[in-house]
Amino acid sequence: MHQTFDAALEINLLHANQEGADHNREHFDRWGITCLNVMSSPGAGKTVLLERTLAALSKEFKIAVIEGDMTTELDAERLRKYDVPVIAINTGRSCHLDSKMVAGGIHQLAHQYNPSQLDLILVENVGNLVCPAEFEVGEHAKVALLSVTEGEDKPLKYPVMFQEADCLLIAKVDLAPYLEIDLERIEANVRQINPHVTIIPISAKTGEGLEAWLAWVQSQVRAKRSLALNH
Ligand SMILES: Nc1nc2c(ncn2[C@@H]2O[C@H](COP(=O)(O)OP(=O)(O)OP(=O)(O)O)[C@@H](O)[C@H]2O)c(=O)[nH]1
Ligand SMILES: [Mg+2]
Repeated sequence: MHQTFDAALEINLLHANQEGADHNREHFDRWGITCLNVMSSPGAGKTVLLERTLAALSKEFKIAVIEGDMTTELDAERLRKYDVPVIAINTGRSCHLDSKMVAGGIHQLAHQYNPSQLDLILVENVGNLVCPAEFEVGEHAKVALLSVTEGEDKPLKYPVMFQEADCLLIAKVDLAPYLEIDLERIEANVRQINPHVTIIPISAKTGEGLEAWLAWVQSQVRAKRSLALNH
């Protein structure tokens, strides 16, 4: 009995979240903005990746960040050094951002900046390999990071994140020589869950794979722009 009630509650919750996500995406589309939702376990390297991305692309594109953390503005402060608008959202006890929180972030952003001048919004989700993948926030694509330190089996044990990802970054590959880890096995496990996902091994430390990642981001923003021009 309890289970049926819980399942119904969860369906309602996800349904309400999805409506909010669709609404956020309509705003982004109207403004011609591409939104990427960046997700991973705690510490896999999301903020360092965003730092590298802002350093490389913030001249070419007008970028803003929505930074989700349970507590603190530590990551937001790191990213503000790149001179882009960063909206910090503290989720409290919640292990993920939801579409309502991101709608709040969009309103804060729109108060301070003209959103139609933005090209790209990068959302850094709360560090968690499960919940963020269940709650869309209005993104156009999902980016998941899996650090080599997490083990080859994670795509099989936590499949939702890997099923949902449009781009999967195998992070911290500079550490692979020091670990007993098989990079090909990670890729094979990811492909088993999601055969067509774009997979890019990267190291924010050595720069390996960053060019391919930046090219992927550029292609997302340019595709959105040409779609907006044709409407
Ligand atoms: N060796 C190595 N270390 C890295 C790399 N990327 C990130 N790190 C380190 O990993 C740690 C965590 O990086 P963050 O970028 O803060 O990770 P995060 O995913 O944003 O963490 P949360 O926001 O807390 O979930 C830091 O000490 C980084 O310096 C990498 O490519 N190679
Ligand atoms: Mg972070």
